[in-house]
Amino acid sequence: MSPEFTSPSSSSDRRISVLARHLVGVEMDPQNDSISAFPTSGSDSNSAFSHVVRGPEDPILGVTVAYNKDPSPVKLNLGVGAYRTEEGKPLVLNVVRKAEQLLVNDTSRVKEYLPITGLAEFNKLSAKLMFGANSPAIQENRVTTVQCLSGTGSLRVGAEFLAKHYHQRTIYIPQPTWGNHPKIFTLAGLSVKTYRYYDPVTRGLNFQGLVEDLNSAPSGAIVLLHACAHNPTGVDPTFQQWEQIRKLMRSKGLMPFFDSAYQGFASGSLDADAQPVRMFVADGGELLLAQSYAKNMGLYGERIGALSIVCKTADVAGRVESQLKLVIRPMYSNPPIHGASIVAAILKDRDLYNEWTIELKAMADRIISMRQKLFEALRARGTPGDWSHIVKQIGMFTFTGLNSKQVAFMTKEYHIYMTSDGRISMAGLSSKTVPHLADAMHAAVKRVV
Ligand code: KET
Repeated sequence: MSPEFTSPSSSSDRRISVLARHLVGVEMDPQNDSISAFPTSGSDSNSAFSHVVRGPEDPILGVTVAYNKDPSPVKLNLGVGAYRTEEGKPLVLNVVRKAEQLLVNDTSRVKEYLPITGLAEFNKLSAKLMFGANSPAIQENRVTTVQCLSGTGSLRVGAEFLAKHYHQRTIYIPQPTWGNHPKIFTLAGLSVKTYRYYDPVTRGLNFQGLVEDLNSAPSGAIVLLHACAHNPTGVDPTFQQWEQIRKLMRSKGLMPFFDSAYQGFASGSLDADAQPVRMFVADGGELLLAQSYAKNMGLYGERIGALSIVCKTADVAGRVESQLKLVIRPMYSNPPIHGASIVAAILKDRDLYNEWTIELKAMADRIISMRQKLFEALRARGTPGDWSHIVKQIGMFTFTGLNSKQVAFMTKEYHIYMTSDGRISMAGLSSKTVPHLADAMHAAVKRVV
């Protein structure tokens, strides 16, 4: 027994504090002047959870909650990174519909549990998609890939594995980064530090700051890298800079953990967007990779992604996989079958794969055209400031430079919903809504400092 339960003073303290909690808010019975055992309905004082305080909404997903409550017909949700068509509607890719039809028509398919590591075919194809068909690491069986619950789940499983089995518990994440990163890593048991990434003055990469910070990181520390289309800044290193980052990290033995949520969305090409990761795999070193199919296949709600760990030898990879299973089994046992089957059906069929790349390129191109339209609309209004970063930034988001007061103004006066850091999801914009956004940005810049 722990001392907490044996020591009389601590157990009586506990009883007093429980009693005090019960008494707070308990109502007096006006009839007999004693304490009523049955508080009036609506009082939560007899709940075991009455001390629970309301938590804040998520900074990104909470934007959608607020948007849904707004009755305005002109409201616009540019918060969450989710692709919309020119008509402002969510998009299910044609190729996904086709794959689903194939799955439905195949009556040999069953709903048995998948293995703890997920659908084997999906795992193989996912590794190939990122590392390339001729990757020596795959050929040498040095890669273990496990199906996880989209990008978030892959990051979490990878982080739990590192917290248990890696000698360094510190992870460096870029400043700024996706808001969920610090929470995922902290809850998995890692200690989170940041490295400089974005320079608000140039609205570009603070490469010198990044190099300095990684240089002074303790040897062996984990470093979170956005594989492409950095969220929220839309600023990526050049290939030369990636090469310098790679050399620096390898020389210090820093462990790369790539987060790939936007493969295909940066350039429109899956292979081009995989280049930074492939550079790190090509040098024979180890790394982790979290992949998501939420954005590039539009499979947001299917929660489908993968964690890969590239190891030095096949033997190590096998042992690493055995430990990943021990992380996954008590967390959610094994992953869902539907999303993995859709992805596998598309990746293994040449025609479906080609069709996917065309649809993906069309999404990327529509976002690029929105950048041009917004930039021109601001120029036409003579909005003060240099807005060229709107067309220079990459991927789903524009990091506008608007401050939280200006964002609050745009929400209040124009019903435009976005994250308070000034990030706009360009994928949520259409030709019809660009003028409304430009009006709002113009007014915000002119009227709010
Ligand atoms: N990594 C990054 C960089 C990222 O932007 C997201 C999602 C994820 C991982 C996880 O996605 P998943 O759906 O678990 O595969 N970002 C968008 C949605 C969100 O916040 O959940 C966003 O930034 O709007």
